[in-house]
Amino acid sequence: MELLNAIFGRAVSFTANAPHPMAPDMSLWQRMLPPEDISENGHLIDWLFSYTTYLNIFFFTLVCIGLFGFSYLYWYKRHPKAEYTYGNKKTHIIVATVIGVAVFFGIDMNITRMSNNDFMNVFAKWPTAEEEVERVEVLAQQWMWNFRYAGKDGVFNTDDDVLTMNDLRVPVGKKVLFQVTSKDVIHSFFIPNARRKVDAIPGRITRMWVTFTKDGKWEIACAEMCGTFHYRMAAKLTTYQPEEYANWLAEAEERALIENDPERAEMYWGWKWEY
Ligand SMILES: [Cu+2]
Repeated sequence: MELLNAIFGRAVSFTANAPHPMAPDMSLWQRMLPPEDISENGHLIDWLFSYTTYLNIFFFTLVCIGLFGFSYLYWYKRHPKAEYTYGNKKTHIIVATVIGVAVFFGIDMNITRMSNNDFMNVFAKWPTAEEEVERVEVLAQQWMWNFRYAGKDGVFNTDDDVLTMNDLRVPVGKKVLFQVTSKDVIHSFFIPNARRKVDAIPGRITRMWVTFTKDGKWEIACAEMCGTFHYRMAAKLTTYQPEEYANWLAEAEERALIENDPERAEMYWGWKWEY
């Protein structure tokens, strides 16, 4: 401790277990866990994440046992005469190839297969034009999030759109489809509680859909280093039960009719929604 204090020139203390400024009531262990999953399909991502983590821990342990085990078995006092092997005997080559190929197909390609299945069977199942979904346009900019709802006429980029800033509200139990773009640099629209994110790219519209399962207040972050105040690029996410959502939307639509100034050119940053 004295040494550390000397190195850093000030009193050093280990604060791993001290209350976290953002989450004072959470233990260190709780802070290391992913945030609560509030989406229908977040568990698929969590499962892959746990699977790769535990597999890594298993093989890491195996490698450590081998490394330290053989170091112990063959250290110079037990084994004074070194023996050289170049690994070029036929059996060496066969064993190394078989292990390599088995790991590649058994583990790497297996993880690829599972994530590809999730993607094709779930995340890439885009809602069709007929399907009833909630639609939101998202415009990222340095350093905030703009959201747009179609408003009473159901058409985007018109006078009656509902516009919010850093404040996204969605219903639970229904697909919410986002179309996302950026005004300036690349950002990434990230909803940690749903395990989903999509890049916001200037000049291009990307999309993402989520079905939320739990109402409450959550956070949205930018997951792409986008400049000086990247860290401030957060938005509130409120998930409502369908009824409450309908109430909020109806009220917001009424307000939009009064508050929107159709003469303001900046209001029309949206686009015509196309599938
Ligand atoms: Cu950003």
